[in-house]
Amino acid sequence: MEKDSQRAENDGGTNSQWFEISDTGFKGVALSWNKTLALSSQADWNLGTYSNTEGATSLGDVKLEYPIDTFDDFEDGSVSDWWMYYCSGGYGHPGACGYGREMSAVTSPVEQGTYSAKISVGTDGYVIAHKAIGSPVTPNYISLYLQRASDNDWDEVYIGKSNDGGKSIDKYIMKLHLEGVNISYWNTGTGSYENIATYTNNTWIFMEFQNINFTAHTLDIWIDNSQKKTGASFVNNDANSFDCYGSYLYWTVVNNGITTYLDNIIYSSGYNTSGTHTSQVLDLGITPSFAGTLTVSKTEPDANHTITFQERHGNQSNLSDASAYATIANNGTLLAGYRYWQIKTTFTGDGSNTPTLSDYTLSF
Ligand SMILES: [Ca+2]
Ligand SMILES: [Ca+2]
Ligand SMILES: [Ca+2]
Repeated sequence: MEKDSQRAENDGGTNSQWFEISDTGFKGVALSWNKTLALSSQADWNLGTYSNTEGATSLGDVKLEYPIDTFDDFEDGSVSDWWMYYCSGGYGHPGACGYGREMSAVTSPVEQGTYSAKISVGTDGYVIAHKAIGSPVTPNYISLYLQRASDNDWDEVYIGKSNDGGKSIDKYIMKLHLEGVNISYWNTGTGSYENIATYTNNTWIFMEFQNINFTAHTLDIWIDNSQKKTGASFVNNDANSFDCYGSYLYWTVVNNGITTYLDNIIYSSGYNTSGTHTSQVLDLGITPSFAGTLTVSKTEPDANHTITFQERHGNQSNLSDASAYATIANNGTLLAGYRYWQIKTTFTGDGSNTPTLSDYTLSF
């Protein structure tokens, strides 16, 4: 008997189905739906629902979200939640401290949103602006933008822990110093500042503290997207959490002043440790008579970062008749007889990294 293949079109040609009559014996008729649904791009994922996850434009992956907390609270247009310490004057909130030391929310220059903060010292002296969040955290990432309007003076950038509600820092995680054209960091080994980068006046300087490790008491320092120090030691080894930021401006020439701007001070405590992505209801367009397969492409960096899948199915377009979600593995079987499907992807991690979903395909 000669092999006899036939092809038929259905559904007005939008979906093709074919069957092949084989001459290989009694198993005889091999029939297959030539139908696949693949989710791969960010646009695909955006049709579904994220929970503690996010889709990336590049590569079209889904990952656990890296939530960012804004520290500065400039976007309410008020800096009354900051403290200032000014020489000989003690502590006060901005606007009440006098001595020509000022801090205010301004709309230019702005790195993020509508407002930045302007800090100025009108006459000889110094001012330290501080703010703390409500309770200490152990972020693995802190960053900020700072812009200087003049030289021959200095700025210092502090991160640490407050024991007086944010008026001052009690335990320092790191200190950066800006003077002339140089940015230096506090080297605890030598007990002095060490130059690591340069800066330009009237330009935002992007400062990042990465891989902050409150057990090893080390961090990495990045300036303008370039790594400058790896594993730098905390200033105080017993700085075991973060709640306070400080900016210290010092000016030595009478009546000439100094102005510094701050914006976009943020921190993050790492990736979410669990999350899901749920697909939209997936319509095969036809009700297949044969079982299908789910094939997935995912990356699990180690045993602590995993991805699992569940599926449900039915024949109502809103899945009102759907089965309960059931676990399905890579290459798992999708039952025959159901036109509508939904895939739920669960991400699990320990906060240090994320597993990655690249794509999956339903094939019938
Ligand atoms: Ca993809
Ligand atoms: Ca505010
Ligand atoms: Ca802002």
